[in-house]
Amino acid sequence: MPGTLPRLFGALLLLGGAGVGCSSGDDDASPSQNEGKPVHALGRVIPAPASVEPGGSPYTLTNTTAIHIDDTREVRAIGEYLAGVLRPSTGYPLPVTAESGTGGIALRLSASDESLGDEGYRLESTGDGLTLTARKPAGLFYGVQTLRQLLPAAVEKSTEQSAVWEVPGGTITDSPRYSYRGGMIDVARHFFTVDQVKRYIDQLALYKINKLHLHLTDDQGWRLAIDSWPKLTTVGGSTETGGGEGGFYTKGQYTEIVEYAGSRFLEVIPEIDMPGHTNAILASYAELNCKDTAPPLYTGIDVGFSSLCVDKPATYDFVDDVIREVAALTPGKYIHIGGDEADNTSHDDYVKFMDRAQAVVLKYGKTVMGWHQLAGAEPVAGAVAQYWGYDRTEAAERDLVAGAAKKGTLLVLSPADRTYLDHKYTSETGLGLQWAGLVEVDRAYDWDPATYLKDVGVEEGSVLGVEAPLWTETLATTSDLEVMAFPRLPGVAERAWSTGGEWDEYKLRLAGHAARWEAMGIKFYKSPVVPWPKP
Ligand code: TNX
Repeated sequence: MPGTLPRLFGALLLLGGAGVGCSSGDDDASPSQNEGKPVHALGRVIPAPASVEPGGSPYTLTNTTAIHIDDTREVRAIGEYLAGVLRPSTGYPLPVTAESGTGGIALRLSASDESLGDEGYRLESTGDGLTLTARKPAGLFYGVQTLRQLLPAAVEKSTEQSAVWEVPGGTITDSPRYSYRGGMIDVARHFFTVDQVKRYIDQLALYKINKLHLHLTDDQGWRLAIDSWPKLTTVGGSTETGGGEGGFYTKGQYTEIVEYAGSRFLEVIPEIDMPGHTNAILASYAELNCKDTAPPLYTGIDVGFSSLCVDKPATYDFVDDVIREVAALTPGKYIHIGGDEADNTSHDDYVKFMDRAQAVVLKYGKTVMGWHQLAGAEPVAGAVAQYWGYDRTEAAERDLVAGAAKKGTLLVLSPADRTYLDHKYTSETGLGLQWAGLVEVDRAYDWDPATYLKDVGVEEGSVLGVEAPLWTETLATTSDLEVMAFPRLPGVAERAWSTGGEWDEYKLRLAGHAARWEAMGIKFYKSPVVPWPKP
């Protein structure tokens, strides 16, 4: 519902990196050595696999190991990706070959085990070889992510290491709970380059996230070249929060992101936020304003003040052109049309506008996605609403969302007080906002998507999945992004992939990942609620 959420306060814009630390851990220490409760080595994986059966001899990688693949383009690409992870640190040649052989790592596609679904895999580790089996390439890719986590953390380093490259013996059989497992990055409040986005994609892929939601437009900036409305980027993309120079993606760069994401099995979901969050559009084109006068560009962090002019025909020419061009560039099935915090649009206008905008998305063959305020309009059949309420969201608003779910609208859950990676961990955190409260690492983990909206009658069948948004009003650098995403992102990813899981056990597995992030050069917040290995 427009207007029911608190405004962001200008005073909260604390730019700079103070207050969040990053750790210096110890590659060899494991959480089970530091805490009483043992986690079997084969199960020390995030997200927790569906089934872990330890047993038998470990598998050891050597300088004669080959990666045996089924001879298809997709499996070869996954084999090369795996070799690309393993070669620098092991120093082994690890040839990727379609020739048969024993004793190596095998990547096999087999349709026979239907229980694995489209994204599941089986990992069998024995003294004689390591085999990953899946029905689809995505499953092999996720099996590779699991395999990485079962090797010593030093495997993630970019220079040669001496280690025993052992994988514990046993079998993991795994498939996800939800088909939608998202990460969002706001490239509108602060612009992030293609390389920065690729780095985040790689981090999301580590935890089996399969959707990259790109928040491409907001009051502070428009970030994707649109041929029919060029000033969106030349004017609307020329600044960002805090007054920096902003930036935008050419169509070629956007395609580069889409393809890179695809190579890591993430589908890009572009968001064009409307009818609010549109100051960058209005500043670029006077004719899109009801009064034909363009407002100045905006570099603050207030929300809810801008609106497209709902009664102007030009508005719908604009929407049609933009959605047509975005749809043509986007192979994925969704286009997200925002719809949040349209506080400066009347309810009737909001409903009218969302009707027309949704029709345009359908016209170009895409599935509508919107923030949950869409439930206050008329979601079209097949629309997906992204719930971003929090523990103080009013019952009336939750009921509206539940009502839409009962009529068939599927929900992606992004509860702000659990999954908002832009929120402060504690009152001491230098970066971030806190309108939904403080989100410590345990809080980001300790919730269940299946029952989250049960009290208002949302059944688990209405939950398509989970997404962790990373808003960037206060985040300007790669290190800012990482220190907010880590270590919360893995917990949200586990909620999206796995069933069950208790914090007291999870925190031990999480602690074990510190050495991996260090090996990869990922900054993270050394939260006191996690039992990090002692140096
Ligand atoms: C609310 S979540 C917003 C965003 C802000 C975010 C900051 C949502 C749909 N709208 O515009 O960036 O809070 O936490």
